[in-house]
Amino acid sequence: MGVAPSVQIVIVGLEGTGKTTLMYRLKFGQYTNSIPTVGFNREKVELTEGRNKGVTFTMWDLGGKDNMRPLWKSYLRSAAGIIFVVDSNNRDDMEEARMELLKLVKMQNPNNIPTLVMANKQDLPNAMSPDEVAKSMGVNELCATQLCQVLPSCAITGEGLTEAMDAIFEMMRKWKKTKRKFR
Ligand code: G3D
Ligand code: MG
Repeated sequence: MGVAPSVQIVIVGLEGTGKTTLMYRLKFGQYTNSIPTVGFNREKVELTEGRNKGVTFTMWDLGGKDNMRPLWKSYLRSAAGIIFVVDSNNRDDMEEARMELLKLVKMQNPNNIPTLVMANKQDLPNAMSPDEVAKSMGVNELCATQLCQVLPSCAITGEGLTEAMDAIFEMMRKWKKTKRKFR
């Protein structure tokens, strides 16, 4: 009897949006100063709060530099969920983020796995609200054909992360019901 394969979740998004901060906040329950990601980070994370407390999964924090983005696709094949992190304070990059999200979810997602868009950096005074992020990212159109939603977070304090993980697990459960095989 082998060890059951752990559920895999990929974290993607443009550079500097808070992907690495979010993953280590979830893993260690505290802020960890991160350096820009070269390549990727992989961690086993056990949830310590929320409805899915005790669940362990593997998180892939994939570099957001544009030369890394073509690699996102290959990780999606064995993943069960996508966390797409957005810097809600960076209006200038919203259009680029929108295009990357669309490309990823529509064209590079062979198993149609669910997507959670994290409207991160909500602590900053000029941050766009989750509704504004959803609008400028075209999430409503995406959600017409995929399991997806937008939730607010602050990866530094960890605010919103428990709700976010519960939401992605819920979507993954729904997705699993529509598939015979859960990877
Ligand atoms: P990335 O992995 O997506 O590239 P990082 O992004 O996790 O390296 O974070 C990039 C910067 O954003 C870091 O700041 C980090 O502290 C900051 N950050 C991440 N999440 C939040 C958040 O929710 N709120 C605020 N205010 N900042 C956040 P530095 O200064 O180290 O570059
Ligand atoms: Mg990083």
